[in-house]
Amino acid sequence: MSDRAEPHDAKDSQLEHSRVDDTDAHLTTQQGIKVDHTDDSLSAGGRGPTLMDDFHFREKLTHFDHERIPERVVHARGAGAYGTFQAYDASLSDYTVAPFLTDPSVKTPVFVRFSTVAGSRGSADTVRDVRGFATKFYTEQGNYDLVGNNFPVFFIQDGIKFPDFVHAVKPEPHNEIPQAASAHDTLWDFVSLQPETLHAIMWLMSDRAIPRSYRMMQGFGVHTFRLVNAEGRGTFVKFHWTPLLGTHSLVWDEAQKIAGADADFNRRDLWEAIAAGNGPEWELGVQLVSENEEFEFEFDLLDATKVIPEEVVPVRPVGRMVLNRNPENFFAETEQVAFHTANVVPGIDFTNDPLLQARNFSYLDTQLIRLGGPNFAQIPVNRPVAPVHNNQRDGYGQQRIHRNRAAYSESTVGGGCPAIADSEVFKHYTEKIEGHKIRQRSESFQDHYSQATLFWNSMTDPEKAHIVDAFRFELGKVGDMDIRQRAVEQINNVDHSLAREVAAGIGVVPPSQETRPNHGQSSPALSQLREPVERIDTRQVAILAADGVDGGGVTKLRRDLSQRGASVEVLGLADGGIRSADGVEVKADRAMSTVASVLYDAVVVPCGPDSVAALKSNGHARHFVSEAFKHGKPVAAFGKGIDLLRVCEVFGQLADSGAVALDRGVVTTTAMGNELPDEFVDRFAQQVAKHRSWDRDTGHIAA
Ligand code: HDE
Repeated sequence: MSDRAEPHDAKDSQLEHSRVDDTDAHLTTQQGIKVDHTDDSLSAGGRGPTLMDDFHFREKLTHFDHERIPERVVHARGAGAYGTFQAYDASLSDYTVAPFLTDPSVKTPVFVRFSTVAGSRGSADTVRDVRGFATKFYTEQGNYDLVGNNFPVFFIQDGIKFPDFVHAVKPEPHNEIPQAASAHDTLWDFVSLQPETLHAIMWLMSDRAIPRSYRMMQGFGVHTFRLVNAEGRGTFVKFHWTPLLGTHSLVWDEAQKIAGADADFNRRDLWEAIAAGNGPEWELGVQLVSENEEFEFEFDLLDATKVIPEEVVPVRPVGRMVLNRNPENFFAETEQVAFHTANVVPGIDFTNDPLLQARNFSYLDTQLIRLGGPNFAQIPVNRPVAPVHNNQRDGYGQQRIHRNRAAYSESTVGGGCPAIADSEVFKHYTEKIEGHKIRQRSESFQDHYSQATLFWNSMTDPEKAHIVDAFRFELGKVGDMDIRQRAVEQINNVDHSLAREVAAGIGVVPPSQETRPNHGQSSPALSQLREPVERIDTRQVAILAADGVDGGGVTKLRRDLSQRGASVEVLGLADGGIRSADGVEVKADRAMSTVASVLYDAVVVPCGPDSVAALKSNGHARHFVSEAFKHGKPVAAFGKGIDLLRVCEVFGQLADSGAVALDRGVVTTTAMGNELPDEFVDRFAQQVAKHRSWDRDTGHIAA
C-alpha cells in the first residue's frame, strides 16, 4: 500500500487496496522469497550450463516472456486519466432514473481513455484519424460506459461491415504499410465502393481528425441511445462532450512533423496538463427527442452516419466532467481498462441502431481475448464501486473468495442469496417489436450524401481549404488511378465544386457535371471556426533567446503571459544560463535543437542586437520562426527581434515605432525592456487565445 494523501473518491479509495509501492522494500520472487543476487544465473561452474534449480531465473524469464497481451484490434494507441462527473441540476429527472445524471449532489468518479483508431500501440499521436473518447462512470448503481468518438458520425451503418472497414483502413496486409494512416489504396477502394462512408470521410478529411489536444476536442456518443424514466417512458438521446478549452486542431503539415518531433504529443499534453493542476473539463450535453417524434426527421435516428443538427434539436447542458488525476501505471490502468457499450445502468438503454447492437456483442467478446478470461471486471481499473454479487464462478484469474456454498439461483442452501432486488434494478425498456427476419438494410438508411453535403456547406473557407488539401494528400498517395477516379466521383455526390477541386490536385478527370444538386443547407454548429472559444490558458509559448538578449523584456513577457495561464518556455541555443544585455538573469528552459516550433502554439523573438544576430545565423532559430508563421501561429517580436522576422520571411506590416502593430497574427513593437507596452502583451495574448490566423498563405492552391 502506498502512503498517498486522502483518497479523492470511492474509486480512488478502492484502488488504494491494489497499489504497491516498492520504496524501502527488498527484492523477492513472486513467492515472496528474498533474493540476494539477480544479475547472474545459477550455473555449473563459472562457465558451465544454467541449472534447472535456478527458480529465480526461470520465474523472472517466464514472467517476461508472458508480459505482452494482444493490443486492441482498433484504438490500440491511447492515454487515460481519472476524474469526476457532476450533474448541474435535476432537470433530467423527467427523462431518466440515473442519479449520476440527475442528482447534483452526486460526484461520480470516472476514467477516460482517449485513443487513435487505426495505429498500433506504438504509433504516433498526431496522425489523421478519428479519436476515441471512452468514459467509464463508476456510478453507485454500477458502471456506465459511454464509449464515444470525437466525430458524431461513423463510417458504416451496420456492425457486420466493421471488419471490412477496419481491414480496409489498417495497414495493407502484404507489407503492413502504411502505419496509422488512411492515405492508401485499400481504404479509398472501400470508400469509393461504400457511399455510406462519405459523411464520416468528410469529418476525417477535416481538421477534426488532427486535434491540437485531447483536451480540446469534442466527444460524441454517436448512436441514438434511450433514457428511461421512473414510469418506464423512453426518450431518445444523443450525448455530446464539449471541451471548455474550445475545439482546436493542428494543421496537417504540423501534425506530420509532430509525429517525428514528439510521437507522444497528445498523450504528453494530457499528462502534463493534469500533473500541473490544469485538469481539462468538458460539459456533457444531450439532445432529446421524444418517442412520438421518432419519424419526424429526414434521416433515421437509428442510422449512426447521421447527426441531429443542433439547430433542429439544441444541445441541453447536463453536467461537467473534470479529469484531474493521472494513472499510476500505464499497463495496469490505461491498457487494462475494458469498455463495453452494454455497460448501462438503470435509466439508460439501447436503441435498435444496428451498429450499436453489434458493439454490444463485440466489446465483451474482445475483452475475453485481450484480458485473458472472464474475470477481467475484477481488474482494479474495471471494478465498479457498486457491490458485486452473483453466481459467476471460477475462470482464469479469479481474485475473489466466494464464501457461500450455493453458486446457483434459486437456492435454500445459501439462504436464497444473493437475492433478487425489487428496487433500483435494471429493467429493459419494453419496446414492442414486430417484423420478419430479413437480411436487408432499411430503406430509411439509404441517403448517404445529404449530410455529407450539410457538413461541407457548414465549413468556413479555411476549413474548406483544409478539406480539399486533405483529400488531395490522401488520394494523391493512392497508387491505383481508377480508385482515385471512383473516389472523386463519390465526392461529386457531396458537392460538385469540391470534387472538381480535388480532381485538379490529383491528376484525374474532373467530373463534368453535377450528379446531385447541392441542397444549400448548413448547420453552423458543425464548424470549429465560426464561434471559437478563445482561451490562452495552457497554451505553449516559446521565447527564442541567445546571449545579449533583453532580460527585462523577457522577464516581463514571461511573467505577464504566465499570469494569464500560458505556459512559457525560453529556448536558448544551448541549455542553461543566458547572458542578458541588461544583467537580468535569464535561463534557457531547453535548447532549441531539442524541440521544434511545431511543439509550441506561438513564438516570440525578444530584443537584444547580439541575441538577434546569433539567432539570425542559426538554422534552428530561423526555421522555428518561419515554420510557426507558415502554420498560422501567433508570432511576436520586439525591438531588434523584428529583424529576425524579416529574415524568416514573416510577411505583413511590422512595427517601425514603439506603437504596437498587429497584422494577421503578427504582433510587433520597436519598444523593449521596461518600455515594453502592456498593449503588446495584451495583443499577443489575444492572438494566442485565438490560436491561428487563417488569413495567411498556408500553401493551399485553389483549383
Ligand atoms: Fe469500437 N471497438 N467498435 N467504436 N471503440 C473497440 O473494443 C467495434 C465504434 C470505440 O479506449 C474494441 O476494447 C465494433 C463506434 C472506442 O478501450 C472493439 C464497431 C464508436 C474504443 C470495438 C465499433 C467506437 C473502441 C477494440 C462497429 C464510437 C476504445 C478493443 C459495430 C461511438 C475503447 C476494445 C478504449 C474499441 C468494436 C464502432 C468507439 C473490437 C464491432 C461507432 C472509443 O470491441
